[in-house]
Amino acid sequence: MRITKFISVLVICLLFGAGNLFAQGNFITNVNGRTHQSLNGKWKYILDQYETGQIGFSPLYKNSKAKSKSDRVEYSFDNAQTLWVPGSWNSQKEELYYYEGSVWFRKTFDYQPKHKNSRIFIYVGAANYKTTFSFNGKKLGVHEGGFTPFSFEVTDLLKKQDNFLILGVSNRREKDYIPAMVTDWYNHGGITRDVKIVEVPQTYIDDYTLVLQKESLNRKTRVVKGSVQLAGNDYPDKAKVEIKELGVVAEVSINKEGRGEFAFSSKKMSLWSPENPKLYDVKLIAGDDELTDRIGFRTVETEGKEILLNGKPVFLRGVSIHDENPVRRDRAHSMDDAKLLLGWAKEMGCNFARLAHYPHQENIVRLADEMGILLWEELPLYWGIDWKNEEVLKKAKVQYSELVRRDKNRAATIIWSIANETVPGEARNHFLREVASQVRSLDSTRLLSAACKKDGWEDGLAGDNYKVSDPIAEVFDIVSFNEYQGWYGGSPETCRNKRFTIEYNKPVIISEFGGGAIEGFHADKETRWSEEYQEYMYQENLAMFDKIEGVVGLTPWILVDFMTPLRQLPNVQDGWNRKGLVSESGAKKKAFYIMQNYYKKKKEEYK
Ligand code: GCB
Repeated sequence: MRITKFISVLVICLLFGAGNLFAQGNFITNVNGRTHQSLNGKWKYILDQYETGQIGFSPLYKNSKAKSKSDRVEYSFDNAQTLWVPGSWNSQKEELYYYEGSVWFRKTFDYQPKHKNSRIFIYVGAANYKTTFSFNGKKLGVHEGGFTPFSFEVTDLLKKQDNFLILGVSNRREKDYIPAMVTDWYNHGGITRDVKIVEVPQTYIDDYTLVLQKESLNRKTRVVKGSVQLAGNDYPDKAKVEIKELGVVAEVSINKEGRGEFAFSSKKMSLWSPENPKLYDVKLIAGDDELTDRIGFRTVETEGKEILLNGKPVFLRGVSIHDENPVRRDRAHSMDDAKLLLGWAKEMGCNFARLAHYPHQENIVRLADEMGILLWEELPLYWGIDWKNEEVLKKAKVQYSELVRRDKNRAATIIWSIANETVPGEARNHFLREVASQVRSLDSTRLLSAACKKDGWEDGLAGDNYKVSDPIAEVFDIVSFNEYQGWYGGSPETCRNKRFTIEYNKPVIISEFGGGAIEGFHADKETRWSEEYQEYMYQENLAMFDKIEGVVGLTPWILVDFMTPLRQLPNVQDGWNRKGLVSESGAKKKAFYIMQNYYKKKKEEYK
């Protein structure tokens, strides 16, 4: 009897409780430019392996406590253990290393708003993969997607003392998720990026874009156009955009929908580039709201087989990076983590990085802006996506709109890459075309690409004359492909026989190449896993790429060894993909210096 009752409550909750409150898309942006306070630190947690935490008479988000000695409450956050936020649970507790499922996190706090009459939001930089968000016992919604931010308004629920924020986070893998069931990276679960309380006025600046106009590039006076979108219900007639250093004050007329467009010009504007990563403090003012951002101005376009940055051909001396700090064995989440990764890239001579295979933390994008490292940003449309499923397509569009919303004012980001190693076919082509046109409609100022492969790679029928003619590349600005000659196919010297035909008159990026080596293992160049083999393979690959017409960028796979359950060869991989040019302890392998020398040469060539 009791079991029947439990099951009927479960069914009712699943039908009516969980699915009604999806909140995607419109999170508060630029949180560091607004009044905010961190909620990082120790959070209490309860494991929920069978994902029943939302059902029954006392769901976990209620934070119930026994009030009398006869009361029955079968959980307690008060007596629970803690995990550090941000951080993946797998990296913090040995017993959670392989855990995939749900964990409920609770943070209690007091909060006195810093301004009168504010609206209060709670912002989560990312939680992997699906998050049920509740505040002071009320469920406010669900966010899906492990790498993009979300926020919920809590103004009416906030108290001066004893607030409790409870997030239920599940990193379960499912066929209709993005990514889907199998990835070559670790499925770090939990609240992996910063959590913050953010205060804004009743009517606030929700979104803004500033774009340097290409037509003004070669004129003395450079022109920037942009727009501002307000949120709230009492819009001022005017807003303002100021750049003190340039003496710019632009007025923005706000329409009934809270939107306004503006333009300004400047004779003194210095263009952003890797050699001169100049950022300006931009202040936006609308009614009671005022925020600042640091923004660089540059243009990017293609012409035939060239990529032009500020009108000049550029060679993208890149490297692929995962958003992981190998020393802490955790997702990267801080500016220090970003400095570690981009520091190595810079030392290698990079002016470009591919942030693979999903949106990385915002800190690394902002740091790239400061350091002058161009970026390729990417969505996890990776192996095994359910292309025929319209719901998955909707999710992809949402994840992209979140990424573009977060990073569209970053000068560093020049390429949106919409997928990695996907097999051509009607359903895939349709899906990716849809995503591509959505991304273009969100942002027409950046270049589009995806990491494709040569024809016939899936059934090994490629022969010696390689062709890259993936039909999806038709809709891109850049043809990019991953190529593992010398590692997954043939020995390194087979690179010498390979010829490539690229079917498009577009710039080409080799978005991956490489192979594994154990740092400190030395042998002859025929011995797999030795640094010498990897070094030799890099030499042969670079010589092969030099012969391909239109190659204007490389992002070898990968900057640092990274955690992955796919790689279990004992004493060699032990749960790590060893293709790093740097080991997980930070030691550089021999191939690192091959890239460094190659990039030195390329830098000279493109001076
Ligand atoms: C690839 C994938 C990347 C893998 C890499 C490898 O083609 O895009 O995610 O980690 O190969 O190491 O095999």
